Amino acid sequence: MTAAARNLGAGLQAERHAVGFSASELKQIRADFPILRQKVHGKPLVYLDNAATSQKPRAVIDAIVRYYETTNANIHRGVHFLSEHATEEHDAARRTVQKFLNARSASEIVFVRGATEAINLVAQSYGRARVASGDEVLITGMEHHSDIVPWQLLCNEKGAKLRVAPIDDAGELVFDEFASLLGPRTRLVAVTHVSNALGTVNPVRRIIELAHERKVPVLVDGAQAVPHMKVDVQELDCDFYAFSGHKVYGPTGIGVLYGKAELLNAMPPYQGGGDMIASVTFEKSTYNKVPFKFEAGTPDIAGAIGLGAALRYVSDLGLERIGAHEHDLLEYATGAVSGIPGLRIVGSAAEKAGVLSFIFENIHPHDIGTILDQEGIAIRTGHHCSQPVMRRFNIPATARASFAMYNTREEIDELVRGIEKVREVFG
Ligand code: C6P
Repeated sequence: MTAAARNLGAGLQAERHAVGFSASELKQIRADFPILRQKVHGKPLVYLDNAATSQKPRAVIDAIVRYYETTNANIHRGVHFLSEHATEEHDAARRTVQKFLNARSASEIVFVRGATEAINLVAQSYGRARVASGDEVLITGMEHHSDIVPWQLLCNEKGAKLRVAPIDDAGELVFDEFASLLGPRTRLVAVTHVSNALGTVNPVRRIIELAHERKVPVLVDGAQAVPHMKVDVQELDCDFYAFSGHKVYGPTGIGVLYGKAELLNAMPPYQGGGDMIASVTFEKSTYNKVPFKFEAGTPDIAGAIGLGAALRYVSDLGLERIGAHEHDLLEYATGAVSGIPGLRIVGSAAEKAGVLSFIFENIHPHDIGTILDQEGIAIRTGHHCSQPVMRRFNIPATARASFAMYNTREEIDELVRGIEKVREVFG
């Protein structure tokens, strides 16, 4: 083969590596993330812990710095220039989220600290008003603790029952069982869109359709979905949708609860304080309109603006292309690790997002994570705040590599080399 043909071959290979993005686009995307240039333990950083939190592009970092350098003031409170300007930027961020989720109105977007707070808000406000003794809340066996414990607290307080639809050996929801658990006492279904521990993509459209046939509202925990796929809350027809900014390339400390206007309007406030009221006397308070009714106190203004920048960044690249790129990475990684003796993948659903959980019979996941760290490779090990999932598979923990738009096949090759090192160390 001539050198030119070899080059052409390498070029084609590079293009094929970047389904969703061309090699040059991927290079440009990586250049947008300053942290990726770092070395860790003298090795180039290979960041594969994106399900825990993703890295931040320059556009997000700049938006936050710009806000503090030029605009910082409290919102809704001042008549002065900066306060009005900060309020406008915060409102604009809410409209960006509205557009991102295709919500009918910006008033359906409540800013919260993250998915965890969004779910707690629904449990404490909607749940406490609507769930009574003997009622049921239905979740699935693959929920994150954030979509279990708030419902347990509610059920314990109300004398209600938490029902759990099982998952099978592949990590998929057993849909028939889910359907049979959806009974006359079910007051709410809460289900993850994508499992953080297994990568399973749940059939949320089907779940919502069935629940609505029985007049049961549905909350979707979208923490692991919004970074990887286009979410349209009107098309899904979900009643609530929760996500965290920091997993979708935005800052920590900011997240979103989407709620249908008629539900949010009817719900009592979650927390009391400034900004959520219309009037206050010692005898009685009246409340602000939604979404402000649920946003007591000074919000994370810079966080909302940073989140707006993050959502514009992913929308400009296109979630379909991001999803296609990550799907390619997942398939490549699944194929690459499948050949490693003793390695078992946990979670083999037909529909998966970019999460690869795995174990070895005789090597603890923490040891895998520690050795990979020495190679500059960041993965997460443990139960991933999904202890019931670990129990379902009869394991204490997994090692989890999770992919983002900026990861490459070469990084997965590094992961495989790292895992081979782990095997060498443990004989
Ligand atoms: N999962 C992980 O490494 P917060 O902490 O509020 O931003 O997100 C909570 C949450 C809710 N639902 C799902 C499906 C999640 O994956 C998470 C966060 C991280 O898997 C941290 S435990």
